[in-house]
Amino acid sequence: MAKGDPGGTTRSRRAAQPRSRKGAAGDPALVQLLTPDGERIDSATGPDGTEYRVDFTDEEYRGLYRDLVLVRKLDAEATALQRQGELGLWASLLGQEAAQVGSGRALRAQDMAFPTYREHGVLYCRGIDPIMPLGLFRGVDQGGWDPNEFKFNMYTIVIGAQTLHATGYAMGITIDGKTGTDDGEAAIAYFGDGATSQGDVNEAFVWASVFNAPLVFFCQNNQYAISEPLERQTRVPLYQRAAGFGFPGVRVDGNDVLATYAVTRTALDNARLGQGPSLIEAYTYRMGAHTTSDDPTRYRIASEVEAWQAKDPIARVKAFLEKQQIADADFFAEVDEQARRESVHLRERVLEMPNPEPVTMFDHVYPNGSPLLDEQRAKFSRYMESFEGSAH
Ligand SMILES: Cc1ncc(C[n+]2csc(CCOP(=O)(O)OP(=O)(O)O)c2C)c(N)n1
Ligand SMILES: [Mg+2]
Repeated sequence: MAKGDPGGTTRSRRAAQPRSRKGAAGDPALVQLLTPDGERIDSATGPDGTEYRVDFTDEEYRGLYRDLVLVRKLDAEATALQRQGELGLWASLLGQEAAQVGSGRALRAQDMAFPTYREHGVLYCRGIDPIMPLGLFRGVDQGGWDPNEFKFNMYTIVIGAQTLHATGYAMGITIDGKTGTDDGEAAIAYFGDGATSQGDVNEAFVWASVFNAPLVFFCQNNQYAISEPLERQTRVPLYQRAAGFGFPGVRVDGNDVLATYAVTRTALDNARLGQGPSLIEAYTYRMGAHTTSDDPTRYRIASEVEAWQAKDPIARVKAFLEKQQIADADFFAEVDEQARRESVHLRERVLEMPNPEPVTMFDHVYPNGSPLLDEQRAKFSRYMESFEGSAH
């Protein structure tokens, strides 16, 4: 979809169904703008009375669909590469495409994102070459992108740690005087449902709140922390945690790319205007395994997965595009072909990735090196040299 301000300022070419309701059926707290059947809801109201709506052009709707299909296909290719021994590990985003594309497209160029290890869809929206995380999971580099250039920090494996980094960064935005206007800056921290049990995340909530940091806490509640289900993390809906820390919280249908976009855009705008942090709970489901090292059939039943398949984030956009005649069969075929082409290209480039010299692992530990590191490098080099001429 077009860069700039998609959905924000443009008027819809095609009227959405004139329907407004409070939340989605079955869950009065869930902000939803597109039902699993592809029906548009004109506006939805959050728990604090905020009204959410989007106004996309047909081209922008098609752009969102393209994003969703591409990130799913590239993710599937990465999973296949891991299965064939080309990656050490892969953390799939399957099922979470809408949460990631919706929030990723809501970011403005100046906003800074702090991901976990699963945010390949947000990475894609930030304009980073999708090959980058594959180098990390192949073990040939540390990720490879420049966080400052793309405003997307490095992946973080330590659960919840990035929420503290994001809080510090957001406090810095305020200190630099970059909030308070329409084009101010904001930050967003991604984390999972399991991460909400971490001390780091709760400390980040406290600091962000008392320092009024321009930060959006974006929790993808995919219902599991590896094998631990949500009921082992919390006895209250996660978005309600925010109240205890003194900032607003909202639960959005994380399988609805439109609602996720609307809620994230509003939260970021509030932050950039100087209104402080907020928590978004994107209610979604991890359709695949936690990582390629996990077997989810050991801890969840098939009927649960099937129930979530009916809420698929891509199928509902496709149904909407078809019903509203925004896209035709040629368009869907062209998107599929692009996805196929890009995934083949991804595969070819992964297979060509050179193995780095082991000693290069010392290269980027500190920007200006350190005497201790120099010593370790020298020792390691001598150790590697000791193998020269041997068969092992
Ligand atoms: C501090 C810390 N503790 C434990 C782990 C091991 N670990 C890796 S992923 C994970 C579960 C995280 O679940 P959640 O926050 O829901 O994110 P998801 O993987 O579901 O996206 C755990 C416990 C870790 N990486 N870091
Ligand atoms: Mg989780």
